[in-house]
Amino acid sequence: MWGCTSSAKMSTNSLENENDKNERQEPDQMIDTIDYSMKHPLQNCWTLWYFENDRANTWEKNQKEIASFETVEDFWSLYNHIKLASELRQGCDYSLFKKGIRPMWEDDANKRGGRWLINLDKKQRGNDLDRFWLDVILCLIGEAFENSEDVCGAVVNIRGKGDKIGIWTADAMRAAAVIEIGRKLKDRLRISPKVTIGYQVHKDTIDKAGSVTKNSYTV
Ligand code: MGP
Repeated sequence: MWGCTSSAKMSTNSLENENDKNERQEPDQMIDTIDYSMKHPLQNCWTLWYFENDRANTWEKNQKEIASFETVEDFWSLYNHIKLASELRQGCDYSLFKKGIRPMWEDDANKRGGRWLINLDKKQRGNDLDRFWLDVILCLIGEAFENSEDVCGAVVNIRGKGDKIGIWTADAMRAAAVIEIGRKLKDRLRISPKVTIGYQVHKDTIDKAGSVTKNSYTV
C-alpha cells in the first residue's frame, strides 16, 4: 500500500530524465554506483481519488480515496497498477489532489478557486485522453508551473457526452497565476494555439442556471 510520511522533500523538475543530470558512465561502472534503494521524493504528497456514480450514495460518499504517494517510484507503481482513464466506465472520475485537499468545491483550499477546463470530443477518448491525463499528472507532481502553490489538483471526468479534464487552482482572483498555469498547460499538452480553453470559477459552476458556465479567463 502507498502512503506519505513527513520526510524532507526536494524538487524534481523532470520525472522522466532524472538520470540525464548525472555524469554519464560506462555501463559496467554503473552497476556499483546506482543506489536502487533510493526513491526520488516529490515536492508534495499527492492523493488519488476515484469516483463511481452509485445513486444509492451521496456525491461526496462516492468519492473514494485510493492511495497517496510522495516519490516518483511510488507514483509509477500506482499508475501502472490502475486502469487508464479511457478504460473507466462512463460516469467515473479520477482526481489527483495535494494530500489533505478533498476533490470538491467545498474544501477550504478550493472554495475560492476554479478550474481550467479541457473539453474533449468523443473521438479524443481513443487519441488524446490518456496522454492528456498523464501529462497533466506529470505537470502537477513535477511542479511544472511557476505558480505551483496555486494548484490544488486535477480531475478527469469520463462522460458519454464528452470527457473532461479540469485543473483546479486555489484562488480565481489571482489572475496572473491562473493565466500562467493555463498557458503552461496548453503548451505542455501541445494543444493547438487555435483552440481556446476556459477557466471557470467554482462558484459560477455551482450557481449555473443553464448547462454552460461562463469563462472568467481564456487562453
Ligand atoms: P460533474 O461530475 O462535475 O460533471 O458534476 P458532469 O457529470 O459532466 O455534469 P455537468 O453538470 O457538468 O454537465 C455533476 C454533478 O456532480 C454536479 O451537478 C453536482 O451535483 C455534483 N458535483 C460535482 N462536483 C465537482 C461537486 C463538488 O465539488 N461538490 C458537490 N457537493 N457536488 C459536486
